[in-house]
Amino acid sequence: TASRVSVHFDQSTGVAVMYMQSPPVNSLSLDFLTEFCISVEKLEMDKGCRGLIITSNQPKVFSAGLDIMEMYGKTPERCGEFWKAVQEMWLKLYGSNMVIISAINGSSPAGGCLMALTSDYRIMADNPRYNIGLNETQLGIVAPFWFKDTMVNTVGHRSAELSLELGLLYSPSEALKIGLVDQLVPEDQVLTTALQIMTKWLAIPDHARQITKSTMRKPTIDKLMSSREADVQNFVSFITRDSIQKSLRMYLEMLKKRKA
Ligand code: CO8
Repeated sequence: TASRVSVHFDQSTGVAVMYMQSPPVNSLSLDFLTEFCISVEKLEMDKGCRGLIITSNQPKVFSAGLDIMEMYGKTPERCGEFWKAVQEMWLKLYGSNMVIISAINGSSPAGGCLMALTSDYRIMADNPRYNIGLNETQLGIVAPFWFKDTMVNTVGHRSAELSLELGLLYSPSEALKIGLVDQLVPEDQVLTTALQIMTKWLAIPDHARQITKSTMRKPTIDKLMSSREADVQNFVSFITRDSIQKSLRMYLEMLKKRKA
């Protein structure tokens, strides 16, 4: 099967660019997450790699978030396996020693937003047709505590409360205003800007930056690390409920209708 992520590592700069290329919308399936995590792990272990830029090769979309088909009509065992992979992605990215910059060149709802939130810096295309946010409640599902924590750590408590309860999807300019993204640039400059910003970040001595990053994020990471199994159980029992399955079905139908 075709590779779902493509990594371009420049040894001379120590910067890797990772393109997500899982058609049509880079949804985070179990297969995608597995491949993604292996790629991140490889870069993390490569002492020569100091910076990672994550972007999309698909038009109009950074990532559509968790693959809804992985949560619909699946066995509890399979749901558990899927959820462990979602945890793994978050732990690897949020706890990375590399500088990670998201070059958000398209929409980034739910799990896509979570992925971007794990970065050290977010640059988004200034295209009002794109949006970003944790819209879980709109699907009738609840963003887990560590999604919430990551959001609070980024935009603060009040903006996180509003955005999570209402499941808000923000336009780029709204996202910039609440600090959900750090910078907007024209669509064709997202990647070049990410490379420029990366140079600034890499001018800081690694050890000092890494320890500082860890100090900022460790309490949030430890919280999930100490309750991973319970979090899996919680997800599985929630997502397999009839009422939740019904909500997901209605949301899927809405997605199809909207298209027609
Ligand atoms: N999963 C699976 N399939 C998807 C997803 C997805 N997340 N998103 C889109 N698709 C499918 C569409 O159904 C469509 O399929 P088909 O071609 O068969 O009709 C195809 O991808 C293309 O989609 P669109 O035509 O909608 O493409 P657009 O370019 O018009 O729009 C968007 C792209 C903006 C990404 C749009 O598809 C969209 O809004 N998708 C839904 C995104 C979303 O709401 N994701 C939420 C997932 S839940 C999550 O990530 C966190 C859950 C936390 C779990 C908590 C439980 C306890």
